[in-house]
Amino acid sequence: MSYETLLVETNGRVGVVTLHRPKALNALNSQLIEELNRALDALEADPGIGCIVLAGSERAFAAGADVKEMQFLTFPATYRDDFITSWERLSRCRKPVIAAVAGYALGGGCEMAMMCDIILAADTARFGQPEIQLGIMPGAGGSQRLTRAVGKAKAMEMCLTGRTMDAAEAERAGLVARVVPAADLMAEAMKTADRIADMPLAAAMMVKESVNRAFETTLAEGIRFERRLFQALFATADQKEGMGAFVEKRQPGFARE
Ligand code: CO8
Repeated sequence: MSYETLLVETNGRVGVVTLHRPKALNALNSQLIEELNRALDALEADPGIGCIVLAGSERAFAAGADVKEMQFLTFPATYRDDFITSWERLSRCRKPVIAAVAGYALGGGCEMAMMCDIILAADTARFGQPEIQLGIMPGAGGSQRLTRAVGKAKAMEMCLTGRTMDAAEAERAGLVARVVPAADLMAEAMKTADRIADMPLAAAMMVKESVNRAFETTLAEGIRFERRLFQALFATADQKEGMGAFVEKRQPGFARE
């Protein structure tokens, strides 16, 4: 499969997708989104892939939706074509996705990082929703996911003023899982991804589904949902192997079915 705006490779059980529009700081245009969606389809369909890493460049994860492409859009066209909806494919990925963020993650770039399950940030990372400065507002979930991640006070301030957060503030606020030196970002992301990819696949996918459910339902419903998935895992060979290996004091050999 060929891509012009992405680099896609597999490394063991990890799929690595690197946004690659260096001259535009990885601004997200329709071609990139179409290619990203295609890459995600392929990685999800591959039973040998257990985790996906989404990365940008040292300078920018992504500096937002491509303003040059959006400049002349009209309301009837955005409404008719349901502009932006196709960007949500990433949030529907059922396998765990790690965003490795260095440099700018602005607008749609920040939203894309927040569609991932874990954000690992380089100490150079900057997060922001500056759309208001362009006369628009976040359109790919930013006002919702940022608010859930960092709370109303910071989300409201960032979306209303367009100010950015550095990596340290993003970690304190709960937006990112961990901050690492920029030079170590990809190695750390791969280490985390390898660890997840080595887990029983069904369990990893169910963990993702269950944690995400916490944002969409009541506590009682969420706990009921978790319990059903928990019970279902007793139907897997990996549960027998994982518990058997523990009791027999040996390393498990998971089938990762
Ligand atoms: N769109 C198009 N081109 C861009 C973008 C962008 N978002 N960001 C940077 N570029 C281009 C610049 O135009 C420039 O190109 P050229 O060399 O041809 O002039 C090149 O990238 C390098 O950029 P700069 O010269 O500006 O680099 P600086 O280091 O001076 O500044 C900044 C870096 C601060 C990141 C600056 O480029 C900037 O402010 N960019 C725009 C950030 C922004 O406003 N982002 C939000 C865009 S709106 C949005 O994302 C809407 C989301 C709606 C949902 C989207 C669904 C995912």
